[in-house]
Amino acid sequence: LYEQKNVQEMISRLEELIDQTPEPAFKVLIVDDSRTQSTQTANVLNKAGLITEAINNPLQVLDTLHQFSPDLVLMDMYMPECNGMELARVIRQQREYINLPIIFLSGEEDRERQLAAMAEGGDDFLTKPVEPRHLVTTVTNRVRRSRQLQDLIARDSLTGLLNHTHLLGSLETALRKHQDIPVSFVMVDIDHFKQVNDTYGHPTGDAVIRNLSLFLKQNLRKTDPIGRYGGEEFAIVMIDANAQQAATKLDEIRNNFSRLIHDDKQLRVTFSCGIAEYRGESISELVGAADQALYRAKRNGRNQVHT
Ligand code: GH3
Ligand code: MG
Ligand code: MG
Ligand code: MG
Repeated sequence: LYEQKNVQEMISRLEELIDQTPEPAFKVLIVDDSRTQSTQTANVLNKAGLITEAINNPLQVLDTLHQFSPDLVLMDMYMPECNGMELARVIRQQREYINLPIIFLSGEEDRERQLAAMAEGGDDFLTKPVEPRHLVTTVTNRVRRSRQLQDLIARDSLTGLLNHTHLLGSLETALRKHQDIPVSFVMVDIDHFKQVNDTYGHPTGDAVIRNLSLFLKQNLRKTDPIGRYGGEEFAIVMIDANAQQAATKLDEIRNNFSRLIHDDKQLRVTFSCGIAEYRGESISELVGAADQALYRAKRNGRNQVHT
């Protein structure tokens, strides 16, 4: 099946498919001590197709950020437990929220106080009552731009996969989120890749890296983070897969990939794979275990999957 397929044709069809995947809904966290206010704001945003979560107790903000992972925070300024400025400062102190847009939405009309609030990390200040279309446009523009920026930072430019740092971040998030189901960490390393570069040249080597990236994307669940771990090394976080299930899937992918032809000189390439299922150890121990399994796959002759 794969031998007849023109790889380039397959790749362009895949790229089209990836372009067509709809943009995930925007998620907005509303922080306001007044339930009436937060409900009103939520209604406006929900009508425009945005997903909202409202909290009326500002002390819950960090927990909710973790669980809901919003694209943007709409923040009231005056709340009994803690004011919006203090809250913005606390959020900005967390490294993972440096790029999270925070917009103040408050009745405060004093220019100096508005600017002081923004100095604590707010990106904009909307004065209540705000016109619904103004609110929706401000929020969606901010979210779209911040997602574009996030994507540029998080992704490897050759393959579009997550880069090393963000792959490990996704691993951490997955382990925190999915404590009741198995999670496996997968390392993939192209076999004798130096020879591919030496024999066919680096542009062909780059094409092989891109082909494998797209092949992995196509054959794995959209919810499984895939990253370029290093040069010709890839890593996958397989959610809801134990070591055996992950190995079965990766072996099928390995087998199909080995039959692809990458250029007009009949170039074929294989990869080796190491898998470790999470058992409560540290991230570096988990990665180390997958790496050791990969090493065994290499030593045992390559083009195989080990757990
Ligand atoms: P093994 O089967 O043991 O993995 O052998 P190998 O040749 O694949 O491993 P080695 O680590 O010796 O070589 C990896 C090669 O990958 C060397 C490096 O030049 C190449 N490489 C790394 N990043 C890129 C890239 O972005 N593009 C290209 N074309 N080559 C790359
Ligand atoms: Mg208030
Ligand atoms: Mg390597
Ligand atoms: Mg290699």
